[in-house]
Amino acid sequence: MSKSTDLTPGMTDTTTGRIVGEFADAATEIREAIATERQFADEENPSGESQLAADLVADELLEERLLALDGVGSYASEERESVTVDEGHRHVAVDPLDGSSNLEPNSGMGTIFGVYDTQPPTIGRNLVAAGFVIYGPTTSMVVARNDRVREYIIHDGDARVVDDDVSVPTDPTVYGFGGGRENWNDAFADYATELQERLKLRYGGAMIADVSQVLTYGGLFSYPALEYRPTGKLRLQFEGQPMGYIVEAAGGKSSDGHQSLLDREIDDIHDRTPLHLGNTSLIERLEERYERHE
Ligand code: P6P
Repeated sequence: MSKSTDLTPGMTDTTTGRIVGEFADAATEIREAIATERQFADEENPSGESQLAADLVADELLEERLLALDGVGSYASEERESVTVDEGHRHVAVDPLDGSSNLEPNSGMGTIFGVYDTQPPTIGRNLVAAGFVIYGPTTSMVVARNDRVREYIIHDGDARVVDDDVSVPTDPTVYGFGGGRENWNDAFADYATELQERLKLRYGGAMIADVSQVLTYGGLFSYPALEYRPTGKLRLQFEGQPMGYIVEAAGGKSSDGHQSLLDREIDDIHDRTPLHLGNTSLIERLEERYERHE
């Protein structure tokens, strides 16, 4: 299979370009694992979630490929307790298979990655690039770098640009809210009611697919703070930061309810965060609601 060319033209740092190309090249193998490694593994991941064999296959092949690149100094994964450290000036944090509970119903699943200039745990402002792959009707990859977002279709080992400047549409159309209304606090519940009257529901259980809807149609994806779980469900290092970086580079905003996800402090690579991604106008109104309810 031909190696993907540097997927982010104009990238001054070839190590980051090669890292991005490695995710494009690994996509075919990971898609294969989704089709064949469908059984549950014996372990749970550090977040206490059951693991599929496909989660472990994706994690192992990504670690091997990425640490084989010159310049990659560490590999952090949602599937691993601790960071694998090597020598290099670029650091990768990965959710190898986001939405693996969607494997059985054959719904959207994907890989999320962040490329940092500092070893995790680290804040999102230290990202130099981020991206996600969706193993959907076709395999697509979205990459953010230098305030620009590009979308590719990955087919026959090549990555073809299908959108050279992805940006969140001005008029919001869709919403996807996780966690269950019965668990939302009043600030979010009130705002959700208002948006549910205006927008169309798009929630599929894998944030990469739901956020891809927001990038395509405009709107809001939220997995908010819950009454019984004030830091929400999603992981700040592996989901919030890279997806926040992408949405902000596409002209939208990210928030934990009060600040950009890229500014939220982090102590452990498995820290969770309330997460809101979408149109700037919707995020700003949501933050006002939270402020008013405090
Ligand atoms: P729930 C997938 O497991 C994930 O981490 C995100 O990709 C997704 O948005 C969320 O959890 C789904 O959570 O509680 O709706 O199953």
